[in-house]
Amino acid sequence: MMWDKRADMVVHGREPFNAEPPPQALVGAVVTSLDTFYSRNHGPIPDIDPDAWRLTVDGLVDTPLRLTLAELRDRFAEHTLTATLQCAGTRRTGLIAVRDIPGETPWREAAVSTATWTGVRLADVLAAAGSRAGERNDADDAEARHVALLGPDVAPGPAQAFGGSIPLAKALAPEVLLAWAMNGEPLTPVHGAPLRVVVPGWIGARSVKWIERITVQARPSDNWFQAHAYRMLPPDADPSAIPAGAGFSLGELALTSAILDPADGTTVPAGPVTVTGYALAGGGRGVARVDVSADGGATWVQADLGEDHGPWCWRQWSTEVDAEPQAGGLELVARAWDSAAALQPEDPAGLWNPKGYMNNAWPRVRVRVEA
Ligand code: MTE
Ligand code: MO
Repeated sequence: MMWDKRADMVVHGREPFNAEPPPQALVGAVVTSLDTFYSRNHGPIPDIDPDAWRLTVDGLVDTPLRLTLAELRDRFAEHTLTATLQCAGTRRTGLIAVRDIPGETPWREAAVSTATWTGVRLADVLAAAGSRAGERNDADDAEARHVALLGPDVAPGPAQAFGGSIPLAKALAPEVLLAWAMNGEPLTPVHGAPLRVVVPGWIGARSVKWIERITVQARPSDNWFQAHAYRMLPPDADPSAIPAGAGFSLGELALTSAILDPADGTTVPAGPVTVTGYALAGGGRGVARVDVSADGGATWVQADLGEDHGPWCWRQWSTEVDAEPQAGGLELVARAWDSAAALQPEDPAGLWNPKGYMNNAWPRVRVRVEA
């Protein structure tokens, strides 16, 4: 089953379905078409009857809600936002090259895509439920500071439905949506129909698909995918025996970039060559500058940044370099700065972690030059 994806998708697994487009398919388009948008799944795609589906909002709220999709659409104002989703495992291949990471999907640079999402604000739904933000909770004497998000799909490993949580402050931010449409089309099953969470600027794993339950609570979710997976573990940790809460939880995305074209290992004609890619700042920061080198990082040119669609959206970039025929070919390198003047780390070695998350080192591509 290809879930309406293009024929040249790089399919890492069919069940669960994990696929990313060929990098060139992302070139130049701010919004990714639906047949090209990557997909990451931990279990089978659930078969949901939209008439039977309900969204439950409960926990530390005054009025728990149980809503049909029609009720959700009726009661709350509709909002549309262009936002990039990126899997925490994107560019894991660059970490695997440092040291093997058995058992994890070898995502390349395209487990990231952008859509125009339509839905309602999670903040509006939480307000309607009367979420007791920051109030004392008699039950466990803690504050309502997290919003747990739960789907119905059960992953084989932990045999637990997929879920996670975000801090209440993020859940109340205007960019966080409960979306039923992507690029103006109803969500497809593989992307979370009938309703999914979209948490812009945060790792894709927090954008829970097929969302069924939203719980305001004192602590982060104890769901496997919050407490065990999607954590940055120290390099010497044994990923098969991770105690709950080890390392730290991944949330905000880090500044990253990738070279999309030319592809690694290809041959380019001598003369001017257009190099294109994307950069994504994460966490609501902007991309400020991207440099490209055609000599392994000895000299650099500034790339032209594509149109700015706001802090939740990647920036496309491109520039021209001069390809001289030479033994060993060219090494193309890119490096991006964000609006806080942070620069991507140069070397992936120091980023290596047992689950292979968050590789945001300078992307490098080797090409041969036609004589
Ligand atoms: N939500 C559910 N219910 N189940 C999942 O397996 N995968 C998460 C997230 N939401 C997942 C989920 C991960 S890790 C990512 S990166 C994104 O969905 C991928 O979203 P997409 O398939 O729409 O691209
Ligand atoms: Mo992910």
